[in-house]
Amino acid sequence: MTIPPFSIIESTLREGEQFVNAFFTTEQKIRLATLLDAFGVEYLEVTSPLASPRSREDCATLAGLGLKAKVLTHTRCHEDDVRVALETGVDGVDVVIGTSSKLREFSHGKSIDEIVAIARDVLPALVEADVEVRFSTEDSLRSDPEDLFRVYEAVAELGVDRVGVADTVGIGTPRRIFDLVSELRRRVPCDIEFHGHDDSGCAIANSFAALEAGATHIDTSVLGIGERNGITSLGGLIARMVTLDRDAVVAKYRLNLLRTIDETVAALVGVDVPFNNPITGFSAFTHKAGIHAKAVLNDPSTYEALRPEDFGLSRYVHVAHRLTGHHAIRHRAEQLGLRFGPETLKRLTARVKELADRRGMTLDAVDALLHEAEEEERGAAAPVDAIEAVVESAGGAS
Ligand code: HCA
Ligand code: CU
Repeated sequence: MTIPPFSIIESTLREGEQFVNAFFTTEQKIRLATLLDAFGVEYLEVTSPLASPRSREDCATLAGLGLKAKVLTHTRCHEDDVRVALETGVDGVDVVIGTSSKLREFSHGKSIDEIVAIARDVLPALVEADVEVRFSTEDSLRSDPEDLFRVYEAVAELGVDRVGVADTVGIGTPRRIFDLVSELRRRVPCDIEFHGHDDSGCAIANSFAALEAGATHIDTSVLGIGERNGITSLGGLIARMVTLDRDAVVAKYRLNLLRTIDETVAALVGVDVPFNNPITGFSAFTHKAGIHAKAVLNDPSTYEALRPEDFGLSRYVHVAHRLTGHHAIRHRAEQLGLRFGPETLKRLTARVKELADRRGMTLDAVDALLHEAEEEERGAAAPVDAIEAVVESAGGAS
């Protein structure tokens, strides 16, 4: 399948800064921006210069780094805010205003007519400045669609480059996002951005549904960090797209930086990369059951939609457990430079299963068993006690 052209708006330095543990120093922001730029994201979105004096200085610093990625900042739809944003030298300004009844009632208190009027007051100055202008409606999914389209059509007429759909509380489903973005695609000629929170686990799927419906830009953050449990993760979106059109994505981004990027952000915000994270989770390329291991050793694509080598990673076939099979054991023996005939391999596999059944097993214990078997085959007596000792001391489930 060929995928629609898309751009990533990497928002670790904006949405990601809203993650509970996040505090990035200027030096750390520069390091992250440089890494993400080297990875090849098309845009970096950074915290509003209105947030704090340091945020303002950092925004200008990041805008002045001379990166290939365009640097955007994020502001309310307010004349003073966009003026300050422009003073930082950013390449674009992402303006946002809430359109849902909740935000209109409990946040800014404005009606849809007032929102359109504010947009008409604020946006022309931005459109005239030589920057990219995006206008998005916060909490789009809980807004009346007709209200949304009125606002989007009005700002499109003002000449914004992009309108944004924001699933602010993570309630969207792929079908809803597809329908909403499809209708928006019919109504406005400009680019369309999607920003999806992951409260109900659909952020990646919703982002892809938005692309299928004609969106052009997707917001991400590294590991998905952001408000609450965050948004579409950079690695998750990449995994989604690679499974659909590997060659296009491999050509577009430096995928072997993903692990460093995920690990850098994890360390900066004091979390582990989740074990089941797409691509960089520690078990993302491990295979366990004997049937899987056999097929993967014959042809990895049997059970891999992604190729670890595309990301500078390698697969791991787990052998030290009771679900193992003789193909996996032979593979492990070969890694150790040992070769056994089929009968010995079957016997060794049975022995691993038997030992693993007792109390779990470690790779060390399997390796000891294989080495002992090799010595035995060469005529030396097998010191079974030594194997049992390794199994005992290693203990625990592997
Ligand atoms: C916020 C809200 C936001 C904005 C998204 C956007 C959201 O934290 O200001 O600008 O499109 O989720 O609605 O992140
Ligand atoms: Cu958000």
